[in-house]
Amino acid sequence: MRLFAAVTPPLGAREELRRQVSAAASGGPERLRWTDPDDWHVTLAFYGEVPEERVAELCTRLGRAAHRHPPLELRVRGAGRFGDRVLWAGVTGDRPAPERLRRLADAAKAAGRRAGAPADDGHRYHPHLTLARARGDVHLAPLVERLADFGGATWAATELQLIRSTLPRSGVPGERPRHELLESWPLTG
Ligand code: 2AM
Repeated sequence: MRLFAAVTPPLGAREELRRQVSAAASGGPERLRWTDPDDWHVTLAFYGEVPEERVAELCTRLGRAAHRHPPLELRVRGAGRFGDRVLWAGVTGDRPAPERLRRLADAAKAAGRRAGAPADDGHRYHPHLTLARARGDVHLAPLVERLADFGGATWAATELQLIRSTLPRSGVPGERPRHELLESWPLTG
């Protein structure tokens, strides 16, 4: 199954961001697939396809990692893009939250490695909430500029989550992957 580890903003924080996104999105390019606020999450580690028999070990190790890391006070700030493919809102916090978030992401990656489900580790870790994905030929820079003043209230990430992502099979254009919370562990370090 296709799995990733994440922390998730609570409803209030997502609602606050959703209002700002809808305001900025109106009149934006049409070839963007906006993500569903119910699915907004900060990916810590993306494991991709994990064989069934490795999942229990991954859960055990993620549980231990959660036990060693404290809850995090985070907030949304600004926006950015990965090329012209992904539009995102940045996630930060007062020190030491950003460093702690990075350490939690490292721990989630290490849990995968040790459980035989290594995470995709090709990029520098940049905490974000994906807002939209482009299908090509869209210039995201103007949107990033429009969203530059994005800011939100502080929220607490209190648990580490393991989420299953099921890719759409129907072939219906615009259909999104389905996300399902498999397990979560309170951050108690
Ligand atoms: P994102 O964090 O930028 O939104 C499920 O696909 C989640 O894992 C998405 O949130 C996705 O991107 C993140 N992810 C990280 N690396 C990925 C990869 N190589 N392929 C697919 N998704 C990846």
